[in-house]
Amino acid sequence: MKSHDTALLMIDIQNDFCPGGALAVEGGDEVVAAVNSMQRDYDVLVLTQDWHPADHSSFAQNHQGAEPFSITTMPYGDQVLWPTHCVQGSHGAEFHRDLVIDRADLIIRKGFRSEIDSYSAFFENDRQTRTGLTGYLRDRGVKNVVLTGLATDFCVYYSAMDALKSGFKVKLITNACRAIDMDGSLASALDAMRAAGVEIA
Ligand code: VGL
Ligand code: ZN
Repeated sequence: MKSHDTALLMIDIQNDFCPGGALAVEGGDEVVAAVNSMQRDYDVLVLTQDWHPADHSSFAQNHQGAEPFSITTMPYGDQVLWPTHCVQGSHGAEFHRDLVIDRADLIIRKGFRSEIDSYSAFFENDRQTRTGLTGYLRDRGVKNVVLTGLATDFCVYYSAMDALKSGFKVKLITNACRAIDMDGSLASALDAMRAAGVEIA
């Protein structure tokens, strides 16, 4: 029996986050089979797609002398500077070729403003600018959100926390997620999610 009030969120399952990609997550491609098989159990299917212009301010390349994975200060706070990834229209920004995307109801693109990064599917990194996903899910009568995808400790983590703040019940499916794990970021993300009330399955 499908649940009509539960959405499956499939976060950033794109070439650049898979082995061989510009910001490869170890085992990133391993989530594809699990996510594909979960799709039949949900009535609301949402994909997110990290979608940056080439001059995006989260790219180390756009900050003179900055190394990838260093931290800079943006008007909205600390920001990790990433290798150039998920550039709009590039192969790296495409979904993994084996991910089933035809049955998705909605694709949320995020990170398309040069001056703000967006980890979360709900709010950009300034924590103010909305992507529109909260309104979409409410309009469809969604009460519960199930999270899968990449990366557990960045985009999945921020999406989970924002889903809770937006009033949804949240479950994270760990075998359908993989992490970047920079300086213990996976353990701290899992701790923070558990403490906030995310069900970790
Ligand atoms: C992500 C870093 C930069 C993610 C996206 O999908 O977790 N991480 N952009
Ligand atoms: Zn990004």
